[in-house]
Amino acid sequence: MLPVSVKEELLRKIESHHANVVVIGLGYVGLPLAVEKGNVGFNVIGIEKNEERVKLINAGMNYIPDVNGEELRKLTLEGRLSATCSFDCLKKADVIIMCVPTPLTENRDPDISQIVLVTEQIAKHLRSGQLVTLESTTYPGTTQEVILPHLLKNGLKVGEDFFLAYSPERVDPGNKRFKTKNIAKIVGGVTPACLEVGCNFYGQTIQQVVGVSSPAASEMIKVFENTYRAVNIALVNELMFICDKMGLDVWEIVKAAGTKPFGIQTFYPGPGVGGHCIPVDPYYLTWKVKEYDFYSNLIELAVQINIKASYFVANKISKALNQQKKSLYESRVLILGAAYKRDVDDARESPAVKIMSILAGEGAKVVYHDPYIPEVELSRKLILKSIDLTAEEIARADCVVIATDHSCFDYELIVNNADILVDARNAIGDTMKGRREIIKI
Ligand code: SAJ
Repeated sequence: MLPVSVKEELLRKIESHHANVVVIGLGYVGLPLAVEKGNVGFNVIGIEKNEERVKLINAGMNYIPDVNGEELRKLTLEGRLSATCSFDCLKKADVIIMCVPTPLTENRDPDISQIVLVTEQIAKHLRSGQLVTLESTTYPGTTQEVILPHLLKNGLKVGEDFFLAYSPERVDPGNKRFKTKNIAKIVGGVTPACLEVGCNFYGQTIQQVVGVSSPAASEMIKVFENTYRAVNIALVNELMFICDKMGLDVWEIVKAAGTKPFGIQTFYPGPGVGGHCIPVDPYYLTWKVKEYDFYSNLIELAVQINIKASYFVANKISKALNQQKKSLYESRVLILGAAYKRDVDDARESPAVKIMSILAGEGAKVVYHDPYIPEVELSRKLILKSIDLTAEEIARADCVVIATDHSCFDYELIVNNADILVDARNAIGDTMKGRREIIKI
């Protein structure tokens, strides 16, 4: 009887769901993935640097809105999901998944320091029979050029002793329809065996797995997806600037253009793009291509236009006050919504916060209300706390701005009590037209 190969042995553990899975990073990507894997029987340990989060998980408590709290509690009670700050559990892991943040540095360059730090820990514990995958969004080449060399230092052979793949996360925070298990999963392996093992593992819980030719292809697919969104949002934001000049309603234009049943996808203008992906990922691509003596004019321009949208809205606010013979300086401006998009509790790169900073920089007295975001830091010296949304506070403001159109806002109360109302999200639309001069961007 031929000895079972390392790959066959690992596939057997994966297919029987007896493999030990370690997820590094229990954020909006890692925790849903950990719960999905635990739900089908894998034993999952999460490595998380935030000690508070570790305590919450081990107490069976959820902190990610997209995760089913009851499922998480059940898994921790059954001992199939636990969390730790230590990397020691890596030696027993059969599958290791990296889901760590990939932000930008101060001067907008890719920051993959967390990927490197975690890779070094994996390299310390690497043994024969392990699958390592990276899910964090990064520039094409990261897996092959950064991760692989660290892991090869052990003398183990990739594709024979251990397996390495890149499989981008595609979580859409707050999306009720598409969850981890029903979003197609792209997988790119360093070798054919890596691809086979990677596809097999993800296929245990995800309905559709799409194998591609390399990790770089898989990395490029992800940055392309988000750059596609950034460029198309920039297009409608520039359309917003044009319609403003021509006295046309950009919302009417994009909505009616969307009635064409083919050849167009509807994007909406707004105060800019926020979150940890759309304003960030295009920089990963434009930074990497410089290595090939290429400069991406379209993508760089799109990023600039999306930034300009925040200044466009701030200017609208200033003009609205001006029309009432009020200066922006010392005017009280109430910003509704600080999160980067509707119904999420995340303010990273939020355009609403950017607008607050611009207005505060011009001397306005800025206050905000957001039930999801208790406080925002505009600068080291200026930290704002969310105020209650009352008729008095709305009436007290010289200008009220809908910067993030949360579903929970009482728009009737807002329209009936705001003196000047600037709607940066078309939240009011035509529902309460005529009640009051609503300045749509
Ligand atoms: N935005 C617009 N106009 C639009 C769409 C979005 O101004 O037509 C703004 C939003 O208000 C927000 C920003 O752009 O400030 C980003 O919105 P988003 O929903 O595209 O971004 P994320 O980061 O919440 O989620 C995206 C995913 N979204 C969708 O596909 C709908 C997806 O691109 C990725 O799976 C995810 O980023 C990620 O993690 O990469």
